[in-house]
Formats: sequence, C-alpha cells, structure tokens
Amino acid sequence: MPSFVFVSLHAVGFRLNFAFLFSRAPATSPVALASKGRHCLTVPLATLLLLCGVSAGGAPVQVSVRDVAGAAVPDAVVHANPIADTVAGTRPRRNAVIEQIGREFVPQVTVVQAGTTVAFPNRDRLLHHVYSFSPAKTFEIKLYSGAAPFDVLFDKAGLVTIGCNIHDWMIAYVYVVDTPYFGRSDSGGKASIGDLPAGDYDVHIWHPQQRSQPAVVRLKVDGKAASELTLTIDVAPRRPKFKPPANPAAYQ
Ligand SMILES: [Cu+2]
Repeated sequence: MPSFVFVSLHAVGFRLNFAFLFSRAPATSPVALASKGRHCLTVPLATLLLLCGVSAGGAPVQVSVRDVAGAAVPDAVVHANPIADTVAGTRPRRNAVIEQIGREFVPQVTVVQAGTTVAFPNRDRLLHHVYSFSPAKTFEIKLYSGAAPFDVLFDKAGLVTIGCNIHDWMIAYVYVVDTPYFGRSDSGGKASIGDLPAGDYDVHIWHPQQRSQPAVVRLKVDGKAASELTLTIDVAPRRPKFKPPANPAAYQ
C-alpha cells in the first residue's frame, strides 16, 4: 500500500518542499534536509547571530502536523532521535500531570522522556482506579480521590495505554521516548520539539487514531537557524465514545 511522506522545511530566508512516495514505508526514509545558514557567513557576526538565532544549545525546530486533506492534527506525538555521531544535548525533565476531570483523563496524550514521573490527581468527586497493562509500564493505582498515593515513574520507552477500572471509556496515552527532543501537536497542529544541536536525526510521529505507522523521516539540522518541518499523517476521525450520564447514587 503506497504511503506518502510529505516534508517541508523552511529556515530563515529559505523554504524547501519535498514529496516522497514509498511503495513500502521503510524503517528509515532516505531523506536528508539541511536548514541552510550559509548566507550568514557573509555578514558581520552580530547580524549573523540575529539572523541565525545562534545559541549554544542548538536551534528550535517546530513540526507542523497535517492530515492527508491538509488539516491540522492535534495530539500527535513527534520526537527526534539523534543518529550516529550526533551528540544530543540535555533538557531538564519536567514531571508531568494527567488529571481526571469530568470522568476523563486530561490531557489524553502525554509525551515524556524516559525517567519522567507522572502524577495522576483525581479532581472529580468520585473515585477512579487508574491502571496500565502496557509492557512499557504496568501499574495500578487503586480506588482513590484527590492526590494519588504515589506518582508513576516512566522509565522505559514505548507506548503506555492507561485506563480506569470504573469508567471504561476513560483512556489516556503516555508516549515515552528516549530523546530530549519531543513534543505534542497543539490545536493548530504545531509541535515544538526543542532546540536541536547540529546533526542528523530520525523524526518519528505517532497519533492515537493513525491508520498506519508513518515512515520515519531523516532530518539534518545545522543547529543555527530555526526551522519548521511539515509531516503528514493519515488519521481516522475520532469516534464519539459511549459515556453514560454521571450518577452520584452509583458513585460513577
Ligand atoms: Cu474512573
């Protein structure tokens, strides 16, 4: 089944667009794009810094996620893994929070670097029972309200699907990555994945409603110029979930 990977990268003063057709999506697409900054070599240093946004930690990369019709796709996970000879910088791990509000997990999609702790506060006036059977993290927080009795450490890369033992429709995803460069697309389909030092990266994308696993895109960055990458993913429309009205008498 042919699949498209549509890539566009634009840096300061440049825009490059590519469309690729694969008869089969390879594990790693032979795609290398450079965010060009060579024009800066001919201008004074102060101007060069202004134009290129040079920083010791690399340059910001934003990913725009679109569906096959060109519409923005929110809640997509995007992460860039450095490949051979590319030295990753560090990014402070910020512990994450997944709340339970109105008998839903908020947010539904979370992406964290391995080694991050997640809290699961219950903001509802009823009990939740949070669990995961996923190989990347198996855990259970038995019936509780308010603050959970413990936070959960996500120490292994992979997808963790989380449910509630009381409310079957409640579902959340924690996508654990082995890189400091990651993000989740917002309502406009934009994901900031951090300041990437110069080098080569494999860019991965995932979405809860994806119809197939998208191809990995090879990205080359110079670490100087801010850039934006556009990725297309084939996602199914969200189906409304069955959610019974709240019943205080049944504590659900
Ligand atoms: Cu629940």
